[in-house]
Amino acid sequence: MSALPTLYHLIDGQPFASSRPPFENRNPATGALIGHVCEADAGIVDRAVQAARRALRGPWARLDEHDRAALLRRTADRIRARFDDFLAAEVADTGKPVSLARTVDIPRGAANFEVFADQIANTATESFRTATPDGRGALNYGLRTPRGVIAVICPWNLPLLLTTWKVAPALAFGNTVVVKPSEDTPTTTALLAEVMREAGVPDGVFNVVHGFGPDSAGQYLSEHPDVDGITFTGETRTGAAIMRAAATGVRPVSLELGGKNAGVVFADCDLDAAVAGIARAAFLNSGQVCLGTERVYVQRPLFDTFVQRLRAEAGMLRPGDPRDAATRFGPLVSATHRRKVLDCYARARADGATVVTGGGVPQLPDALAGGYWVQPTIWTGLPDASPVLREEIFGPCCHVAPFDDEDEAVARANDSAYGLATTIWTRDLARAHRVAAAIEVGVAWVNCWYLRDLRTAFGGARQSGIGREGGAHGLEFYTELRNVCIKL
Ligand code: NAD
Ligand code: 6OD
Repeated sequence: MSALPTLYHLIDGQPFASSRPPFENRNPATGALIGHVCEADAGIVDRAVQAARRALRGPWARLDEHDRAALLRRTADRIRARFDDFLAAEVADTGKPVSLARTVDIPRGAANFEVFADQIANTATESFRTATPDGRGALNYGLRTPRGVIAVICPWNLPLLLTTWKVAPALAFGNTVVVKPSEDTPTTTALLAEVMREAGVPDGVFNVVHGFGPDSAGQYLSEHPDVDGITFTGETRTGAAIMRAAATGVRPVSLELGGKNAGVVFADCDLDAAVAGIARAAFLNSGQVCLGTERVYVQRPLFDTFVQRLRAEAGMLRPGDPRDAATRFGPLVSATHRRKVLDCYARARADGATVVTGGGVPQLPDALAGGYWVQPTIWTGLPDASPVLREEIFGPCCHVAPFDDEDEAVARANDSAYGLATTIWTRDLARAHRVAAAIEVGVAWVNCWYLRDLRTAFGGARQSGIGREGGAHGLEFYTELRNVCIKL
């Protein structure tokens, strides 16, 4: 094996290898090998789950919410202290532009711990004074206890952001965790284990197992009978497999899944803002954002202008070294994902799309020629029934279609198996409220996109997920609510 780094599982504060050979970690911008990662077998996963279970009864159990809040704040501080390490690791694993990771991924990694530190300091439970026949009454009150050992299974598109989005509430509410990062982007989770130790989180509270999904760490973890709940972000099909695993033992799941999100642009919108907003929603992180817009509906009087303006925005996105501060457009995460996206590009052409821009692989400088690049792509003219408009692509692409009136726009936006997010552009406030209420999604943005307040409910409708996380909403999944009734 080379001198490149190898990532180990982290269990009870100790690094572990396993019986399986390590797998490769490659930089998506260049295709270069940047390290190896140990793959967990069932024995390693069992060891991690048992460590998390023991930790539930150790010093961790004796910390009150103020102690836990202090640990979460120290973890946020440690992420900021090692900002450049996290930044370099996230850019190398994902290929995303450093400008994006610097302003979104890494700051959110720290902020997620702070918002849930605030949350536990402000979480109350209900109480009722209950009448009884003897006139003395009874007091009922709610008591929240940690759910137990939580499995956290994560995707590759926003690795640190999405892992901490689940680890922070799990720990805030007193659980212990076993985290399975994506096989494509394992490094910032390994760094997170280091900063948790530095912050003083007791051994066994935060454990990491690396590997793949089926017949690997993901499956073993979701099937493990001593896991009390599974929180998962990823594809809808994987979410269904995890639900099946969770059915054994009747364990709860919190699922943030795929989307095929619609953007709706009315003729009365602020055109500059709408073009910039839809361009961001379609192309940010090379379209690898679950909330991204792959279906754009534009009111007919604005249609031709809008398409030309969006095309100009796409034309400004050029491949560049993700470590360069000026780069705004990165590669896809893996060769496998690029094949899937290029298949969709071919399918769009076969289904009769007009390719407004892109549709293939860009010209690349030699240094990037081995990377997993595709062109930002815009289509028009596809029938609503085309698979390109029904299945999530998760690439830098969107289809733009004209509509005539509000009812039509709402009906076409809702014509999807998914229901994650929408972005609506209009100056008419009454219409904004009507349309936001009518499109069946978990998150509706008006005149903006991906503007987050971490106290708000986050999750998807339909096949985009089960449950809501964020602020107090995660309480339902991360805790058990017991009612205590005391006769007075
Ligand atoms: P994925 O479902 O392929 O993988 C996600 C994780 O699940 C990985 O760690 C993987 O190893 C693991 N996994 C795969 N099969 C498994 C199995 N059978 N059992 C247990 N674990 C298994 O998703 P991805 O390709 O990493 O991420 C992209 C997808 O994630 C897109 O569909 C995107 O929409 C979705 N996503 C959703 C949200 C949201 O908030 N709704 C956020 C980000 C990404
Ligand atoms: O911002 C978040 O909290 C969140 N869960 C974002 C998900 C993005 C999907 O790719």
